Amino acid sequence: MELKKFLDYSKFDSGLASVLTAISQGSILIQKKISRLSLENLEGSTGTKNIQNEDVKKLDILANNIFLEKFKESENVAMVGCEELENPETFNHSISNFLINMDPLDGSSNIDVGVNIGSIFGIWHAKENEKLSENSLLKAGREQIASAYVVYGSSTVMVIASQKGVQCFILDTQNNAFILSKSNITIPGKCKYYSVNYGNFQYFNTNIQNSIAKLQKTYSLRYIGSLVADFHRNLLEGGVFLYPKDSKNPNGKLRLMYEANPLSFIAERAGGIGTNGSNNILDIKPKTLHERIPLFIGNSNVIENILI
Ligand code: P6P
Repeated sequence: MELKKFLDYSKFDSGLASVLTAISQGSILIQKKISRLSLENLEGSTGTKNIQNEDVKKLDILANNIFLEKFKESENVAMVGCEELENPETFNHSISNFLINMDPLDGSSNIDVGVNIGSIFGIWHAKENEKLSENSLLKAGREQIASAYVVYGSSTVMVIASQKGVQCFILDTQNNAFILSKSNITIPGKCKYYSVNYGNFQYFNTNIQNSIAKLQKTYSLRYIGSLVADFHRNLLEGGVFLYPKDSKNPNGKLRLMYEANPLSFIAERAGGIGTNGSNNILDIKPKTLHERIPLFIGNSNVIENILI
């Protein structure tokens, strides 16, 4: 079943359906660019830094612009917060009431080497008659209406979580359409993998080092370096992903609004959990658009036993 038909059949709110359709349309364009990367001179950096002081890749900007254009065309999106933009993008549509926080291209260090990368979206509703400002984007993760991510790779998949559960769609590149491939996804009860960057081990506190040593005794290590790809494998196979704080990054590296919140929303809908090591990510009151947060996400029974 094609995504469009699924959204109709499952009686998704028409506004939300238009936002999810915009994400799918943007992802199809980005997948084509990724498959022709060096042929279209899209490898490498722009030579600039973003608000995170990170090197901005050409594909980061292209993905950002493609999704902003698709959200504008949907006429249902009022405002977009984005990793690549210091300030939110706003659209002046009379009826638009969806608020998006997005990481348009996650895993930038993997773009030029053919490793899985992705896009991540958190979707909130503006409150009735809410006067929109940047603070409108700072809603708790639990208030999300839906969230979604795309993984570009050997196949390109889009995963959506909403009150109707978690579904996965695979891109049929011959017909340029996402086709339902998995319904009612739940994370397997048995955890198989753990994901952490061992290069940071010396910077973790003793509790985290001991927790990782325990994981090492039981599970297999898998670490791609693209959050969305590590998360997707762990969601389907059972696993936990850890990006703890350390002496270099006292608040962790990953961003609350457009990485931790959307994926924790999906994890929880699939029977897992996302925490910062002590609190459920979805219950954290955001302070700023680009704030960083430690992230422990995946099988609840494993995450809840990690001491930080
Ligand atoms: P490190 C990619 O830049 C990213 O934001 C996530 O996708 C990924 O999980 C993490 O950073 C990797 O960070 O420090 O292990 O290279």
